[in-house]
Amino acid sequence: MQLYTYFRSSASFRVRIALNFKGLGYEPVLVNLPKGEHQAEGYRAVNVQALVPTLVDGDRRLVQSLAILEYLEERYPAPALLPRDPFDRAYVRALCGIVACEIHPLNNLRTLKHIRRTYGLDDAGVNAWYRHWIADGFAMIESYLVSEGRSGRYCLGDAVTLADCCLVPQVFNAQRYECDLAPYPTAMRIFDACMRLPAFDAAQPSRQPDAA
Ligand SMILES: N[C@@H](CCC(=O)N[C@@H](CS)C(=O)NCC(=O)O)C(=O)O
Repeated sequence: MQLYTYFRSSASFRVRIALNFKGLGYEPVLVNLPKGEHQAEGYRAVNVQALVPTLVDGDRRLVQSLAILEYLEERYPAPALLPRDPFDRAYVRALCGIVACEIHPLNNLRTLKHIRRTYGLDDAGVNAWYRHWIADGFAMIESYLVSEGRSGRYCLGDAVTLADCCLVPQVFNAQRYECDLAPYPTAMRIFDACMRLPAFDAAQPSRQPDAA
């Protein structure tokens, strides 16, 4: 397999964790987002959305990290990243949805570039936007984890799931922007537990070949 990835891309990070967890080897193909390599014709021929990640599995090309995660789970089911029970699966997917739908689109590179350019925001303005949506989204995650009472060592009991694959990269991003994560103790406890696992540790930005 090949994974088109950028070390700081949290959507790529989700997939790197799942590949590591399932013991699936892959060749990283590095796409430098700040240099705009994802916009170049060569990469657009790989991914018409001009976003990372893209996973190539033999002659199959897959885009959108959540679709890739679900593909990996169905194609390479062991070890599992989704529980068997449909209710629990919906809970895991709901947590993935909070990260991937409620937080990430508001804070990704092109959104931040757009608000900076269009509304004349400086670094402080962009950071305030970023932190607002982190606080909004992490409050959703924390209250959901607490109100459902289904977390254990990880988001769902003591087994790693796709929810953990989505949560951890978003925490990294939030830390990079120096967001205050103290109000989310359950999420942070799970983050700490995940980061003790080799699959998560090896997937983190600083361990990638393109880490600055
Ligand atoms: N929903 C997409 C999001 C992909 C995405 O936004 N990737 C970011 C990096 S994390 C990217 O390529 N950004 C380039 C840009 O915003 O121009 C997914 O989950 O794969």
